[in-house]
Amino acid sequence: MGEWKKTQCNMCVLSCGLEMEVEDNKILRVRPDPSSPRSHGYCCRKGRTAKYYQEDPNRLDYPLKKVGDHFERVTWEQALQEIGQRARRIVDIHGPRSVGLIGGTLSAGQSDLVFGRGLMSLMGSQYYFNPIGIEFMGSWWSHGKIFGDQMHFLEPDDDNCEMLIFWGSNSYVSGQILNAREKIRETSRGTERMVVSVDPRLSETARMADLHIMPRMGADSLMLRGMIALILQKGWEDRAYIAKYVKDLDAVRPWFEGVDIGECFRVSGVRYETMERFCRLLTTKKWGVHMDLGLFMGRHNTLNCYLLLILAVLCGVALMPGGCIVPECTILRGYTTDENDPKVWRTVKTDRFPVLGTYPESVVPDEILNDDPRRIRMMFVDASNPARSYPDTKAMVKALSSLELLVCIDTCMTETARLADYVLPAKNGYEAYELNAFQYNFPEIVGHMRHPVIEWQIGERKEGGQIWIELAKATGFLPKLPDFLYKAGEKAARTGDRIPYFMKLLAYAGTHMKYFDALPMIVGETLGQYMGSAVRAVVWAAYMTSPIANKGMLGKAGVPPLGKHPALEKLPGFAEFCRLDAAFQLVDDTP
Ligand SMILES: Nc1nc2c(c(=O)[nH]1)N[C@H]1C(S)=C(S)[C@@H](COP(=O)(O)OP(=O)(O)OC[C@H]3O[C@@H](n4cnc5c(=O)[nH]c(N)nc54)[C@H](O)[C@@H]3O)O[C@H]1N2
Ligand SMILES: Nc1nc2c(c(=O)[nH]1)N[C@H]1C(S)=C(S)[C@@H](COP(=O)(O)OP(=O)(O)OC[C@H]3O[C@@H](n4cnc5c(=O)[nH]c(N)nc54)[C@H](O)[C@@H]3O)O[C@H]1N2
Ligand code: SF4
Ligand SMILES: [Mo]
Repeated sequence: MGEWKKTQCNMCVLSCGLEMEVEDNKILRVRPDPSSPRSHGYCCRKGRTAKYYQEDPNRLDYPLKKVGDHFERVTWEQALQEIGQRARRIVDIHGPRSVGLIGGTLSAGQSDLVFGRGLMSLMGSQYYFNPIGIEFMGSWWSHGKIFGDQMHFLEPDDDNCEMLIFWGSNSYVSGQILNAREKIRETSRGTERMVVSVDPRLSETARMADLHIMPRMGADSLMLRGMIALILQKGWEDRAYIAKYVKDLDAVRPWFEGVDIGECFRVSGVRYETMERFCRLLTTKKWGVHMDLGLFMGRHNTLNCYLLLILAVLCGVALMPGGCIVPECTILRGYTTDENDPKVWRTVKTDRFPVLGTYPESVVPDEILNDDPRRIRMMFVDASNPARSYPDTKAMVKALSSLELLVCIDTCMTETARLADYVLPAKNGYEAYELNAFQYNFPEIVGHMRHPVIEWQIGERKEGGQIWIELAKATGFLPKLPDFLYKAGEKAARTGDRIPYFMKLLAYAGTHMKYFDALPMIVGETLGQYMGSAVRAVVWAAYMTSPIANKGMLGKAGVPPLGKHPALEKLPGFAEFCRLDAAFQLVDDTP
């Protein structure tokens, strides 16, 4: 009999609560955690098979170096020193555009990227490529344009909407909304509520749906244009909502005038009568939509999202309870990027800009395989397997193979790792602290940090955040940090009172603005080592800068400030910091 420990599933963004029975460093059994405020006892097959993720025969235990056509085990010291020297040389000679980072989409390895981006910023590089970039770029960009914020995007208020729509999504199989199977089954079973699937294919979700709209593949934007034109022509739009919340509709209206609606539907492969009925439902019922790969990865992916958001606005369901809501997060996932800001880099060959700080990785091969002196010559890959998962994998393999330096941080020997010059073994989220930046609960906000459930050291695996700090030191890009920060960090960890450290950190940050993006790394170094984990310290920092700050939520949730800071608690902004600190403590205390 082992000990049952609580954690979360690492396998998709929903991060369902799990309980693991662990004995002698091994996961014996896994079951869903009924006490999880996120998933309430739900989990899918992937969660239950976490044992095989933990014990995969391809797991990495030691740093490896490519020598000729094979790998040799090397010490951490050697790997770091050699990577550090080579990376430094490349940046010194060719400048910051010569280096990029690829990584991180799923809930595994999330925290690594916070540190990885820290090193990129210390090197002066803006190149952060991410598979999520491909899926979400069009959506994030559209949300930025229409609602003013790229980070917060619409999701269905799935418990309360009358019509739950899956557009280009096979959620019954892929998850992507909490407790997907239960929710889809329950919603389609009742007579009050309905499930709609918009999918060219009779997917598992479409089979469960009350209404299945089957456009021709890639025709969504044309179909949406016809739908919006039809709604405006009939005058079915929600005028009260529009009068109250919407501006500049007149700038948009002409796009939908003089549209041959019948032709839009005919080319899209859908029947006029069906679409008329669908549009009537959309304008008389409260609906929420979950969009996914069918729109995001499809043809006209940005236009798809843009038009669907306009539809949600015209129907009066955008940002409305019972319609499409924006789940709040305790952790900031990024900042809106203004692509017109001249300080924001465009890629050299493909002239692409980032959205939410993320460049589309589909351009990576073009940015490596060229003769321009500003081309990318060195890549760090962490928690991602681009040689397999990116578009045009042949071009990606060719590009990664031709780099001057490729460093791969992973838990496993992947297709990408096999191409690398150095492979560094990471602990996963069951062996180390791990943050979860994806949070889809509504209206509750559930923050979570995974605690290691396997506490023994296996091989020479290291926490991802720690690897990045050591890389930053080895390259010489981590600035010398003042003693007072280390001292304050040590004291904070020892006494549990982190506010004095926070004040010192603010003072340091205020005079070192150029290190702003590297602050997580600085916290990992000066506080993390005393808290036993760089990631744990960064989760604390993430709470201190949480987007829920100053919205009154912590007060409503009854989170009292931690410790005694009478002077601070009188200052409105600082009282909130004390509550945020307390919220972190709650998360830290309750795995
Ligand atoms: N088991 C498992 N689960 C996963 C993952 C995994 O790897 N394995 N990955 C996770 C991740 S990262 C993601 S992003 C999600 C993806 O989750 P989903 O987006 O639900 O994944 P897909 O199965 O690709 O479903 C896309 C649907 O879009 C439809 N489609 C294709 N073309 C079009 C089109 O032109 N228009 C419309 N309207 N629909 C179209 C397809 O028929 C398909 O049913 O899954 C997550 N869950
Ligand atoms: N043909 C095709 N291509 C696709 C898609 C598709 O539907 N079809 N879907 C696309 C989508 S939606 C996505 S999201 C991407 C996903 O593409 P990627 O982001 O490349 O995701 P994975 O292939 O799952 O790679 C995740 C890597 O993280 C490693 N890993 C796991 N746990 C940890 C950890 O704790 N720490 C570290 N450092 N590493 C860890 C795994 O070993 C694995 O190598 O693929 C995209 N590519
Ligand atoms: S739905 Fe996602 S988080 Fe939940 S158990 Fe399945 S894979 Fe894990
Ligand atoms: Mo994805």
